[in-house]
Amino acid sequence: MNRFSIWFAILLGLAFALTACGMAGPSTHLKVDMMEFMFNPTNLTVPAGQEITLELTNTGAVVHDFIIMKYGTSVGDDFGDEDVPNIYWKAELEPGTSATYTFTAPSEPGDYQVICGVQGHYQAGMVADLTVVAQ
Ligand SMILES: [Cu+2]
Repeated sequence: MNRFSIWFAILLGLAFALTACGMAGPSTHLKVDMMEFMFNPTNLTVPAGQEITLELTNTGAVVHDFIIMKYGTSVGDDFGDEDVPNIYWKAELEPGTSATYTFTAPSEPGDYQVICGVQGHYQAGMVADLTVVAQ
């Protein structure tokens, strides 16, 4: 191998490593932990209109929701009855449990608010961002 081939092999390896880590762009497989009072990670990116697999784990001590709000809507001061019609998709998980869900990503590219709808949790900062990117 000459010097160029070695560098090329290193760059190729790096490209594969980045792709494997999912750092390059949207994913159809999300893993999210919920606890008091946060989501981890807080930035999620999915491709528009695709079927998404979501592995949720509630590592907290109380029940938590994973609620995606509809495009262009967001929760005001706290999540309430007036926000229910604006829910795009919702899952609820008991403490100390995990579950895998599937849902269809919104077809409209843009930023979506993810929140926990349990009373007071949104106000406590239990919010995340879902970015939907065009295919
Ligand atoms: Cu919560």
